Amino acid sequence: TSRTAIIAGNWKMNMGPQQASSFAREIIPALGRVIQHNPSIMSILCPPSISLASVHEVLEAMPTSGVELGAQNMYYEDKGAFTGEIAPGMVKELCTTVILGHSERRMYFCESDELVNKKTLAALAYGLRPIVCLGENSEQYDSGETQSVIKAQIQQSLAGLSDEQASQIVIAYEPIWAIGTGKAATAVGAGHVIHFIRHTYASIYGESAAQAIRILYGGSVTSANIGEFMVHPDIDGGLIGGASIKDDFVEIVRISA
Ligand code: G2H
Repeated sequence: TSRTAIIAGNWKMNMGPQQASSFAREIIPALGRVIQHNPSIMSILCPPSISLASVHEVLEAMPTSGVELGAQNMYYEDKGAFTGEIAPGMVKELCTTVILGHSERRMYFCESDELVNKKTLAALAYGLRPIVCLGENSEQYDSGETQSVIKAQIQQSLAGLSDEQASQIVIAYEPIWAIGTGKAATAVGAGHVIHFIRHTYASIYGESAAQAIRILYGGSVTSANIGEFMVHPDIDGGLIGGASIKDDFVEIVRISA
């Protein structure tokens, strides 16, 4: 396809400022070598918010790497009395991208589709690229509710986008039963759901927006299985958790390029 693939590393709650900085100094040159030769791929590092500045500093010292920076979460208000939160404008000072509605946010921090929607609209208003996460849990998967769950998440989390915004977002499909479990979905299974996501999105925002957006797969991706996902025409990259804080991440980007 003509869509530029994305390999994003979600470091989750790993790597404080110092460790993040030394890991960034190690992998960014290696990632840069892959990306510079392959304009069809981009790579985004998403460290914890407290480590964004230290990774940003490393990126600034290597301005040709092409590697981008993303946050793992943010709040939707511009500023004010929201203790512990970070605002879209703050994220925008350092980042191009923000992950929103990750299943761990939904599960442990009670994030609803309504909240994810507010955050998505705020990200877009600030010129950030949202990676909005969707996915069914194991009970829903076992009882065959995957499509109805996904459809409701799309309708609610992605409501109210303008025509222009509708072609700018990124969706990550992460079946919750596949996250951090070592039990990745099959490429065929994930591709099937991602095709359904694009189809559902088209019914809301039209075919050309649906063809423009990148839809990533996430859940136990490693260098051993990324190749299978990438060959599927509907899968535009990966959101990588556990394997993103290892050298394996460079290998994942290389295989995807
Ligand atoms: C899903 C994924 C990255 P992992 O959460 O967002 O994590 O690759 O560890 O399954």
